[in-house]
Amino acid sequence: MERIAIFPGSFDPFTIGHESVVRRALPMFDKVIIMIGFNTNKRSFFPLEKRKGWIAKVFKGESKVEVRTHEGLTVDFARSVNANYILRGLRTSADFEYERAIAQMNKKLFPEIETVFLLTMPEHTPVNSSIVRDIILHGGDASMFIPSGLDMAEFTLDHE
Ligand code: COD
Repeated sequence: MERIAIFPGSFDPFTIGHESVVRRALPMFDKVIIMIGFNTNKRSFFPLEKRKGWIAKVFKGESKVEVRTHEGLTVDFARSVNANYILRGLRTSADFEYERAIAQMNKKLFPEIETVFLLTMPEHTPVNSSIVRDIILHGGDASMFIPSGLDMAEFTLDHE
């Protein structure tokens, strides 16, 4: 059976922390589908198409990675692509509490799914999309938190 994982997130924007989780997961799976979803508690900042384009650029040439968008339950997306794993990253104990609830609820909704957690690399622990957004919003240099190869000039402040 193919080992297909989805990596759901808002990725608003996709950071070096997210990139690291995907790259470290690649040896474990046959395919990793990055699912750009909608977090109802977060207002999106960068347009969906931009986020999708940036992620596609980061993994250009990496045949195991796909980028998709999805409006609705993560488990419904997982089912639709025959995924058996949900990949998530853990930075702090706050992440753990949040992630535990999501993973346990997802397991109830879709018992065949397993959530796999990767602990962040220590240097990525403080990297957080909302702080990166704030730096951009206030004209700071956020390039060290964004995957290399992306053009910071595209990280403009247009809203969706
Ligand atoms: N290092 C390691 N991991 C990191 C880092 C970092 N520096 N930064 C973020 N991560 C991890 C996060 O912990 C998370 O696991 C993942 O990367 C994505 O993070 P975000 O912030 O982009 O995404 P979220 O947590 O806002 O998730 C958004 C979803 C749309 C995936 C979520 O809200 C969802 O599943 N919504 C669909 C509705 C649904 O199914 N609800 C029921 C269960 S949630």
